[in-house]
Amino acid sequence: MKIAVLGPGALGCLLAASLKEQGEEVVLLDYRPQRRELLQRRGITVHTLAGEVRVAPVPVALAAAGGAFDLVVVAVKAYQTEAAAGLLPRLLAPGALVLTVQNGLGNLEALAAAVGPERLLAGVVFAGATRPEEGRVVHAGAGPTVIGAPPGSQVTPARLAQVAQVFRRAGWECRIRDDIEVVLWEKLLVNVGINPLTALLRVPNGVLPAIPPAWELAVAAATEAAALARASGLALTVDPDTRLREVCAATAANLSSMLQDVLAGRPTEIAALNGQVVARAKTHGLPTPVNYCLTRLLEALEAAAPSRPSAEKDLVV
Ligand code: KPL
Repeated sequence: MKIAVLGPGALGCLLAASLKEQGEEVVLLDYRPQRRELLQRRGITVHTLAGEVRVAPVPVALAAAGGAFDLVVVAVKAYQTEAAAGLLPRLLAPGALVLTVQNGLGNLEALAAAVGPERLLAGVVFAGATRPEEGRVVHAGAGPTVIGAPPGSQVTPARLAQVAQVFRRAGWECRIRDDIEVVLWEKLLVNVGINPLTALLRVPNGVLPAIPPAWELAVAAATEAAALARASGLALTVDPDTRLREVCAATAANLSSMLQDVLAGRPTEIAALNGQVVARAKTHGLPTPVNYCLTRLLEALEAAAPSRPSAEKDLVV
């Protein structure tokens, strides 16, 4: 199976490196020529959960160059989904599958608009990974990966099992669920709670439960999202407080993806996470004051970044 991983972020690099190490025919796709060149030259360095450091010589190509892949794993940030979707038609072999492993809501809809819903798979990754520099990834938290065929997909159980096998061979604990939408929402609860608060406070995931005012807000944001999921007809079984606590413990040393974005001066995924909760809740008449505040705070944080003094001494007048 020819596999492309689209997006050399923390997750994309980790996935491509582990597939390569197992001898899969995998290519990492980037859209930036200079970075592509750097990654191709250096390879992808992985700091494993066991503390080993390994370099995987993953081939890196420009996404715009096209290709004929049997499976394209979309691992770009949610705010890049539209752009990634535009590239997909020229990357797919006949009958190819597209698997999104992104955070947030709205990705499946954007990908379906570009390549049709029938070939889509959705994946939810509970592992934590950080990218201290381009092409270097630290596997910082254990967690399963769950994949499934979302509504509208016509991917057969046999092909789904084939994809799961590829992940398992590469060392990923991969589960299949036929209610993948429920899993996507359960991950959303985690992300709307943990991501903005760790990004605002600049703390690793494991610290959050020990800060009572922040924890209260994290659980409240996840509870609002859970109410929206139920109003949308999804039978969520998880308790937000318990679930958030479990993920914070399992990814204690990890910096959330949103904190990594803030520290690197990149845009965040707040619009696809808490912002989507606020927007979708309106159609159900549900109040989402905590998600609204967190969305506005992250938007403000991003907008203020260029004006922030770089060190305390800059504040002395
Ligand atoms: O998905 C994550 C993220 O950071 O985006 C968690 C699970 C919270 C791990 O950090």
